Amino acid sequence: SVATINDWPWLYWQQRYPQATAIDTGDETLSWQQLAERINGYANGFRRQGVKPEMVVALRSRNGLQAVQAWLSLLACGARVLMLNPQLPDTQLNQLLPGLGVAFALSIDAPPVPQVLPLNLTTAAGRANHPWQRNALATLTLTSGTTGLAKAAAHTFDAHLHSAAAVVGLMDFTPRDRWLLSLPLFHVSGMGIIWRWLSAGATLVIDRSQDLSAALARSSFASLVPTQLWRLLNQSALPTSLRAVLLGGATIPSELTTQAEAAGIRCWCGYGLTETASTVCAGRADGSGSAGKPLPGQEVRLVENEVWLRSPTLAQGYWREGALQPLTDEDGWLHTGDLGHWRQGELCIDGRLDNLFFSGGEAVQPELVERVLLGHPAVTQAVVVPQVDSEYGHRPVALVAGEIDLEKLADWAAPQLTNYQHPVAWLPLPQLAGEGIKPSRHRLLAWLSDRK
Ligand code: 4YB
Repeated sequence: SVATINDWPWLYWQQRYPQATAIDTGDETLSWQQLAERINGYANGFRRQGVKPEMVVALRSRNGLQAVQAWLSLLACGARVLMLNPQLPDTQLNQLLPGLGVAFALSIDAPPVPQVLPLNLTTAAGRANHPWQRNALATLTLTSGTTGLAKAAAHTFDAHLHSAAAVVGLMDFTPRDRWLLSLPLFHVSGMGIIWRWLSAGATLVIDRSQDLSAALARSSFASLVPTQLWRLLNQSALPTSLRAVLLGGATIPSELTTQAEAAGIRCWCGYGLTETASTVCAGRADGSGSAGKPLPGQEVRLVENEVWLRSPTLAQGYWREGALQPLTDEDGWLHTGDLGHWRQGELCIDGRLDNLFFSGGEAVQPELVERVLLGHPAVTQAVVVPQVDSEYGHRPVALVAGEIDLEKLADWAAPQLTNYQHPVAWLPLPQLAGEGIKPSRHRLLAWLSDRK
């Protein structure tokens, strides 16, 4: 059973298990007592500098102990925290931030945020405590935004804790477990780890060494995108301390989970979005390629194959010019833009509506082609994008990561593809700077057209 948190979670656990380990960085462990004291100190430091409840405060940092402490301390002030990808260039921040009404910005080991009042991470004495309000807005999270400006999904504490409780219950994440902060805090997948840790009163493992396999050796749970798990399997660097891995964010090839399970890793497959504060559906990998069943509280409908969601974990809206803009229809449904189908009560994701393109009058759903390519054991990532073609309108181009000769891959894939699905060019997937947790099709398209 999952605890009902009715106070700031770190105070809740400090009351019950003051000496239990809250955070382990490898060099340093912090008990709930110590963590609560640090948060209190930093929160007072922020208040001294003018941070007030309901202000939007941006945090620009890589993952690390300081980032986690600052993030929690800003929440403790009643501020709404906007976590930024430290790789986002100033040009994009300058477009994005004015509409979000950011009052202050804290940069940790990163350049200051332009045109926003800076904050310092300093402690001050005092006992002032902003009251815990479960229904208050806590976070603004930028969507990956296929095109145009990213939107800032605004979530309450309640939405995050609801999401966390469902995953904690499903995966049996206990206070004795240790979840590695294995994905960025600026993305819901990283933030989800924080709320599960806080919900369960477990240990958060933080690692700055960039050595995923060493960090996993200190952890029992981790969230990974499929590429991360492929790399681990290929390095045959699988730690035995792992009890479970939650996969998500993109198509999860059954080839991957079958190999990982054979290597002794319990894989869970999840489906989620920024707007839903991470996981909506999840289940144990069974080789079927599904993303599992809806979690408690999640309503999932397919309308003309599109996934619609209604859920207590949905954002209250997109934050813009000091107000919330609706993200659902009048009946509260979010139209995700994802295509799906049911298989034995489990949701299978087939791709995104807006990725579909036409080649000589035939509809190409890139994700279907990608799934075929990902079926090759040496392929760790595959993105298929349309290239403009005077005769066909568009034709598919395959961008592939993995230790494989691309001509051989083309031969291997050919019998599994319909003629109009055949990529007309095969290229190594470029690593573009400043990416989030997955490659951006939009940016890959731009990259492709710049090449010519
Ligand atoms: C999928 C997909 C799937 C998302 N198959 N397409 O805690 C977690 O749930 C978690 C664990 C490990 C890795 C990631 C996560 C996430 O939260 C992922 C959430 C996410 O990716 N949000 S997003 O806003 O950046 O993108 C959402 C989109 O990603 C969806 O609309 C889908 O198109 C795609 N996606 N899970 C196929 N299992």
